[in-house]
Amino acid sequence: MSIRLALRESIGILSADSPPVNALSRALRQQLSQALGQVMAAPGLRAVLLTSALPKVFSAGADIKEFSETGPAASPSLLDLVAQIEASPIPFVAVLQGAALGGGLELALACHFRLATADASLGLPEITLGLIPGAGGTQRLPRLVGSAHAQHMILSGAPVKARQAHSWGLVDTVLGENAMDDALAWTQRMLDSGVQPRRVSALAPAASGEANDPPLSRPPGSPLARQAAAECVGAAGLPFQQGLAIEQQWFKRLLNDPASQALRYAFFAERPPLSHPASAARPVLHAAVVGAGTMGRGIMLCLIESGVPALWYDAHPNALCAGIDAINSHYKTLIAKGRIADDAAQARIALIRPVAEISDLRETDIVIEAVFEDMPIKQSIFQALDACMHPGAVLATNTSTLDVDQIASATGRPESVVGLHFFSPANVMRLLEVVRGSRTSPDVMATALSLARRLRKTAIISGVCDGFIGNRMWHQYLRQAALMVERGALPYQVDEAMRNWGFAMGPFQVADLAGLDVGYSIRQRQYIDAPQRPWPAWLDRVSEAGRLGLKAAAGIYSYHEGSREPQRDASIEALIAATSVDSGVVRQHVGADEIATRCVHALIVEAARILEEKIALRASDIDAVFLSGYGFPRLRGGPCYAADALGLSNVVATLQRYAAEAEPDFWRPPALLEQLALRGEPLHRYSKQQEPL
Ligand code: 3H9
Repeated sequence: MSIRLALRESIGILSADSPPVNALSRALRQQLSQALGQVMAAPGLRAVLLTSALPKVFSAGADIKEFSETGPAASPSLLDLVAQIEASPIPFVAVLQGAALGGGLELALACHFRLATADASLGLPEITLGLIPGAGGTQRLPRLVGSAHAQHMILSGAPVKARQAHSWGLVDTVLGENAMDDALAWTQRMLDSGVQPRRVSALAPAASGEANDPPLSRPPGSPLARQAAAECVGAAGLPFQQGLAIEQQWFKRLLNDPASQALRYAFFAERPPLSHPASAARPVLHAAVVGAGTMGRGIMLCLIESGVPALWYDAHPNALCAGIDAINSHYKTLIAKGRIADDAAQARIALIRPVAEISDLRETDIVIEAVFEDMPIKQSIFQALDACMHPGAVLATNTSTLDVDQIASATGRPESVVGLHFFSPANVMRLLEVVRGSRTSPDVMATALSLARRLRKTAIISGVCDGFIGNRMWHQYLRQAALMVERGALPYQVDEAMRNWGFAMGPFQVADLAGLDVGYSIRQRQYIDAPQRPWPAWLDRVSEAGRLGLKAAAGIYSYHEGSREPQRDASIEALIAATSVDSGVVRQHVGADEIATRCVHALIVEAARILEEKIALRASDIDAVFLSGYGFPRLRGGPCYAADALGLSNVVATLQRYAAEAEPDFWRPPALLEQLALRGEPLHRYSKQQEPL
């Protein structure tokens, strides 16, 4: 049973125990409903505590998977349960620890009182799924905290901590260390004082509260869900049942909104199931980083932020000192902004131990190499690691483009070598490509994935190929963007077209941000390795003119001093025009639709090849890579999901048209796409079985 009932004198304790997150699935709702009936009929029971047996989660809310099921909604609905609890003549007290989110918080709002441990976080994140709270949350929350705070919580989807919730009136008290004893004592006092059950739906909306919550720079969810949220919170001024009816209408409409369907898909795509269970992982007590440049520093920050003690080595002692200085000043800035306490920052910095020799790393369990992208240098480091590391150690490389198998071949233990491709800035970006070499062993994969989980990364498994999943697709996307500039568009027009399509940034803005020298050196290698994929000359000319992008305040765009805002640059536009002429191209108008269609189809065609080659085993992994690492619009679900939205037959037809015009090798529709289109099956659900452990 997932709902357990215990009795402490005249107080009942109902605990939900449905790992991993007490999602309010059909089964859990049925059991809860039965248990509610039982406690309400129990003679002599004076109060009920509703809590969770899971230490880190009260409840993550409705079971999101059920939203995509067809057929009649299963009874009891969450709305029924919420009504059942609120109507109870016996007081219900929610005891919250960990996350109380979405429908989980709505259950708590239906209780007559709410108590929370200091670490509890309370939120209504439905907006991030293109939804609004659909079990009375839009009506009860404003009645407790006022419309300004309610609006902010519902529109941002961000949870608040217990103390903040207490100061707003959402929580009645913050519990101490012995949460259950405190909750029982609080309940006993409440009963002794004769306080009556307080039904939130019967309250008048609370005073609006100070609306000094920070404005949202990139609001989550869809425009429709945001409109719904604002309207429903506004409707909380109406009688409760009227407001609830408006909420229900909106909720049902949003469930079928394509934007919400894409966002729900994105939620699961970014939580790939652990194909390599944590139980198979080698223990990681200490980690190490080799290299103290930009990537090495970011990776070190990731480790210490997650409490992993880490040794740090760089062949150049000055670079190591500079790395440590950079970490110190990172924390100084955070302390100055009040984002971390001084002692907490010091505790994190104390987890770093700089070492003078690579052999000093021998006892660490995983070492992550993050040095310059140069095969001989990497191979010599791996040789040295092979010579000194203990036999169970995992040897990881942060290469973004080099062949992991070739790096592994420098060691006598290729089964212990894995790629961990962090994205820059590594302490900020969620994406981590875990690159499986041809000989990487399953327990090493499990170790890498379990470390990724500790670091709270979205870990996606990739096979070995040039650029792995993300950069390989990105390069084809950028190449098509650059070819359209050669044909007649200007960089700002391409960037604008892709931003209007929904990307966070245009491809040339990203190229400037990443540094044009990085792309330049990758292209020089690709001219030899993949001459059949030509790049237009203008991009190289920009780099060769010494314009390295944002870091040099001059790249494809120019930048005013201290600003990251790209400005059109007449000299670059003249260079582009001249280079087109040199290449014999007659420049002509290229429309925004054509730009977006070509760029997106470049992503789709490469994604299909990556699946055919089994570099990615599931289409949803590719979507997760683009959502979490490349600013792909969440409302479109990722490149594979977007292909299905376009219709695979249409995609195939467009690819055939492009192939007839130019680059047939690149544009020819991959057999996988043709077959799925023929069978009427979606690309985003495509999956190849993981290899058994
Ligand atoms: C809602 O409540 C609507 C109501 O207003 C109205 C209804 C009528 N459902 O994230 P993790 C799975 S909408 C189903 O890795 P963590 C997840 O896929 C809901 N499954 O753990 C994963 O599965 P697997 C509003 C869910 O510790 C596993 O649980 N609520 C749900 O890093 C572990 O998840 C939200 O949007 C779910 N609701 O983080 C909250 N939640 O093991 C969504 C999780 O197969 N959840 N799973 O890969 C979260 O934000 C995080 O899961 C949480 C834990 C913070 C709770």
